[in-house]
Amino acid sequence: HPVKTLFKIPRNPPPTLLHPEKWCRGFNHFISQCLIKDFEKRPSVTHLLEHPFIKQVHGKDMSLQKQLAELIQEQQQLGSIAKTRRPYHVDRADKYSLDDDLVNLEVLNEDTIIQQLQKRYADLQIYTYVGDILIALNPFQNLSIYSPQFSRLYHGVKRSSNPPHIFASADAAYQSMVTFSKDQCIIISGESGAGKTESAHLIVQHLTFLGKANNRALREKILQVNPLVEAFGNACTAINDNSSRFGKYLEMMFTPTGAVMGAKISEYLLEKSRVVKQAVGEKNFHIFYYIYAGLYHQKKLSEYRLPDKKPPRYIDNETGRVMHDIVTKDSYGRQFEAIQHCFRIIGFTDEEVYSVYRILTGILNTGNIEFAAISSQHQTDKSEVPNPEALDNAAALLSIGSEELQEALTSHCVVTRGETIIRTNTVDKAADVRDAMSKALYSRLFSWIVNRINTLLQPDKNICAENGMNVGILDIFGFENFTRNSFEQLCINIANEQIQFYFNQHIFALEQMEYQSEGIDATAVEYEDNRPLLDMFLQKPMGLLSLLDEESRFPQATDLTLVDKFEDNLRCKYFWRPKGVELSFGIQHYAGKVLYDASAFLEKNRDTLPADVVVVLRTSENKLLQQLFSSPLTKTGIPAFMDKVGWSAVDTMEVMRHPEETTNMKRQTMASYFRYSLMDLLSKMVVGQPHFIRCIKPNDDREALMFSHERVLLQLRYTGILETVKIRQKGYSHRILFEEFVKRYYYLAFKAHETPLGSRENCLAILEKSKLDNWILGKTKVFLKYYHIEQLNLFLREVIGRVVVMQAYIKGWLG
Ligand code: AD9
Ligand code: MG
Repeated sequence: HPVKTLFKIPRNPPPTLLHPEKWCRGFNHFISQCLIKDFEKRPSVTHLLEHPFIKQVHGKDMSLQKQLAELIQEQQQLGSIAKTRRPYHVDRADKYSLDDDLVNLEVLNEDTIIQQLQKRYADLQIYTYVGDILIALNPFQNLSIYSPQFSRLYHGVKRSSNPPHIFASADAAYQSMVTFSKDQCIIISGESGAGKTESAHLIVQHLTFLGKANNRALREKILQVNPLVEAFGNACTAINDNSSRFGKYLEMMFTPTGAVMGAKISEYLLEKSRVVKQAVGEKNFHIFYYIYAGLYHQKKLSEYRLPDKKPPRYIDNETGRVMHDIVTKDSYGRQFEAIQHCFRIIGFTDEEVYSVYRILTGILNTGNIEFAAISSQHQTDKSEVPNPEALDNAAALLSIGSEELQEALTSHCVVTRGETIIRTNTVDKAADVRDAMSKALYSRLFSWIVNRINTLLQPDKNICAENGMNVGILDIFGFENFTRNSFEQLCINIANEQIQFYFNQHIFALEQMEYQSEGIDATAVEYEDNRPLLDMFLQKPMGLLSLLDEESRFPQATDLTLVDKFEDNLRCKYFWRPKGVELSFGIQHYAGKVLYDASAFLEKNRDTLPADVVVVLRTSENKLLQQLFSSPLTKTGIPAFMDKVGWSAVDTMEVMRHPEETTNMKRQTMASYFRYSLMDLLSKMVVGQPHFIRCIKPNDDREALMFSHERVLLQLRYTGILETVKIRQKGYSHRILFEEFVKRYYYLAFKAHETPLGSRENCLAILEKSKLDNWILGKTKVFLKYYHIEQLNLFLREVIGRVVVMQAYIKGWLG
């Protein structure tokens, strides 16, 4: 709270009683809470100035008056928000609404849940709790509930003091991290367009607010990360105008006292095929439009060898549309300026940014290279470039030789029996090589940008990063079901399948296993386990991805033989093959049935980039580009985790048990890379304490205030919300070892200098002292309801606050 900043509390903590890092926080917090309470009772500046704390600490400091006046103005603004926006008002302490949490429903079934959500949505209450899980309905309109005032409103208060909010969830993760010095992980899930990416932004916004470092520049940098990577990794699809085409795990790193000190992104599975081709009604990655429009308005197109009448082929999916938008609207142009700003703030050098632009425009020019067959009697499979100016442009921007480029595109070397033979490429093959080159350029550039951001945002060496903690935020591409679904959709949907599995593991399976082993009698809740389906995809050697890899190794294989292979081997209820459409197969996903079109599956999986192209690109005079293709690949733009390598078994439970156990693996096919990425992601996630946010899309028309009963019901069903409510009602979401429990909470029942044993009896003493009910003691663990943790933490903070003030008095700081 801003009140905190009014006190210039000495930084050096007292040597005894309290853990030093907790000292300052507890002290500030306690005083600010006292003052706020006081101020709420009598909102007068004079009264506040008369407060003993203020008098004693600050004497007659006049600047304090000014700061207080600002504080009061802010309080009044919050008050006026309260009046205009009924659902979110400030003064809600202890006016807890039972509607806020589905767990309070007396009659529990799909109808009552959906009615409650619908009623709340009509009131613009888009957030609802299910115990400690947050349900977020996409409002499809801008709500004024995300300002810094709201960040303050949700800072460090009881959850029931305010209506449910994404800031409250971010706050819970942050508080949990600081209190227990443990990494946290916020997992945002939901189908495409449900609001995951927006939610991730809001969480970063609130965490940046909470982790207020003195380092303002760092805060600014962190806030620019999402806009920058999303310009490169998001695109307009048939479902969402700003659809994430990659998975993102953003770790925000904090010091032990909770100040933000850095950030790190891991990116997963960029849908690079989009660079060269987009489905009808869809677009390429945003950045291509931004740069084209930006250069157009800055009159720099000719410098980058781009035509000003007609956009390059790669971004001209709907002929004429892009040019029209660029000329009439200029929103793309403004976005380009925003991106330039992001690059600058984060700390990219001008030279680096220039190289990035040259590679991007180089890709656009590459897309314009055409091929035509040279037909002579002897050679029918030879191709040439009928528009050499496009070739020259591309070569110039990529700083490579034009002839060498042409050669790499229209021919390839084969080594047989120690001899190198040059073979020519057909027109189709040459076009494939061109596109493979563009895809490789873009995906490596993307990874390089992410790595560079990570370097620029890594914690200062002077701050001890070893004791740091982090909150990871997972925002992947959501479940997709288009009219035509290809290899990319299959990967996206498997990834979502995996996230759902992780959710199930946490909410249902692990919980129930533990009740049993601890001898606790808790009623089991039935839930839809998607493990068999996940096994069907990932198992070795007979899972779908393994079959795909096997088939990709046969030069004679076709997409049809692949689907036949699937049909012969995947004999389970989740797979079927529709009659009459040869290249189709269907999968019953957890989120619904999806029909896939297997055309180009093999080619996409092989993901070959001819060595000839790599050789030419390595000769580039553009240092960045050279680096992207230098050897070994892991040292360049390939994500850092590729260095660490590791993929052993399919079993995700294994990762949870042994996150460090991984074996070496070289990148081969997209399928193996995909499995590896999933494993890597999971191994990151399992380390932290999870917090779940389930985004729900209330309608398919992206309309505000429209609540489609049918669509919401479907999402509630497949995400298992009903079962989640049941288990949160009946179950114990927190299970803490006796020893750990005593270590965390002994202040509540013992003296600060005591070191009580982590025994059952001592746990009992603490629980009784804190006057909670409904907990259970197992054989080795304390079983707590989701709301107990908050209550215990509040007690703890209060007690620590008291101890700290006592210390301050002892030290003589307060007179
Ligand atoms: V995808 O899987 O990446 O295709 P997301 O990420 O789930 O999808 P996204 O966050 O991009 O969806 O949200 C889609 C659109 O919904 C946004 O562009 C906003 O226009 C809208 N949206 C989502 N959440 C909010 C919100 N809290 N306030 C206002 C929102 N608008
Ligand atoms: Mg998204």
